[in-house]
Amino acid sequence: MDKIEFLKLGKQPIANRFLDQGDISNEFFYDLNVGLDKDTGLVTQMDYVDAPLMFNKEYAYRGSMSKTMVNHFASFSLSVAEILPANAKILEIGSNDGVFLKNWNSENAIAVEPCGNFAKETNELGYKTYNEFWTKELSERIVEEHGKMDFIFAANCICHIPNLDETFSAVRETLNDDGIFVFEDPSLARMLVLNSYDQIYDEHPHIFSVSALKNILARNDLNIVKVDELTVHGGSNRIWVKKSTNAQIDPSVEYNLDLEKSINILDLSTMKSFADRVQKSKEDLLYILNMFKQQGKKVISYGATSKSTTVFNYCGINTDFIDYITDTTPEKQNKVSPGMHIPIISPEDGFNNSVDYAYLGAWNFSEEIKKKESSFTGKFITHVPTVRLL
Ligand code: DWN
Repeated sequence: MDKIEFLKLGKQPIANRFLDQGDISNEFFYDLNVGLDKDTGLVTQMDYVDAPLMFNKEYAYRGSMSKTMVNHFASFSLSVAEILPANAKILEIGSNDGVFLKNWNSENAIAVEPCGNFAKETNELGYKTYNEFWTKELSERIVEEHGKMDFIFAANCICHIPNLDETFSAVRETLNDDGIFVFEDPSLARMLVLNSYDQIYDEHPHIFSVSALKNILARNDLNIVKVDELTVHGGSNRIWVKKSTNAQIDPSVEYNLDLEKSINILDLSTMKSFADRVQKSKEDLLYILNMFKQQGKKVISYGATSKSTTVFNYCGINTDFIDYITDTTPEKQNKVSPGMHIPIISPEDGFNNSVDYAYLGAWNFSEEIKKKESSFTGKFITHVPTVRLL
């Protein structure tokens, strides 16, 4: 790839590696620099972190920790089941803790999941789960063992894979001629509008525009036939793909390509002005956190997210500013956050009305959280789309 760098997010740790105090001294850091691929317009990191450093048997992120996501995959599964043949063969790439898979019959649905802890869980639930990374070699083995698939799904997974050409060509070879491939990932257009630069961390080597994806899919003989704009994860696109060149194309494809053209999504100048806004967001966030510190306020963070790893390490936000983070995920509790080493505790132990301000690490679930925490007398802080109190 011929990339031009436009954004530097500083030294960053592994975003989902929550540490015991004893592991702090040998923590891995890398330079998080982001660029634009001249050939395809793909927004992508300048260098990629080795996948096994991020995705392994200690992976901490559980998709099922949010009701929003559980409901999201349940309703999507219902609507897909209506358009698939009975007993359609389903493959999920990147099945995490089974939050999508559990909506399907284990006789027809198989999965690929490189994180050993989660592959074990879904295998135990009866879903054949290959505990491997998605590669051409694995896809050939799957076709040999199960035949070709009617539906291949990947949520918040394809943008995690550096080599998109191998990924897409392997999907193509695994899909039936009239099969459907659907994947959903954060949308570059939404990231630009929301200034949500925290969508970028080690696990997200790319942030997708429909325009760049069209270019990369086309050179792998795949066509985008529909785009659904989703609100989840701070604004995602669900991309529907088919092999057939005469498949019917939904107007949503042209609509999204036009929309992206109108904001010059493939241009370096667009990315450079985004980089300026990212710098401003950092200054504004540090300004209010410094102010609360001087006022002696109690400030915590809500949700130990990958996104907040980027924000805290880019801005240098540590325990001088944030007392602790609360998170519902058992695997994250009683550990410290990556890089800045802020303690993480359960909401039962740490979220109460002694807190003056709670930074929303999980701003993408702000509606769910505000509803759940309606008796909170303090205020939430967000940096999306600008630094402000909610
Ligand atoms: O692609 C990815 C996305 C989908 O998920 C990953 N590579 C990793 C992960 O990113 P994230 O950590 O930024 O995701 P979330 O879904 O924003 O994380 C929410 C976190 O907040 C979870 O650790 C659970 C926690 N949480 C909480 O403590 N209370 C969430 C809710 C809704 C709550 O009420």
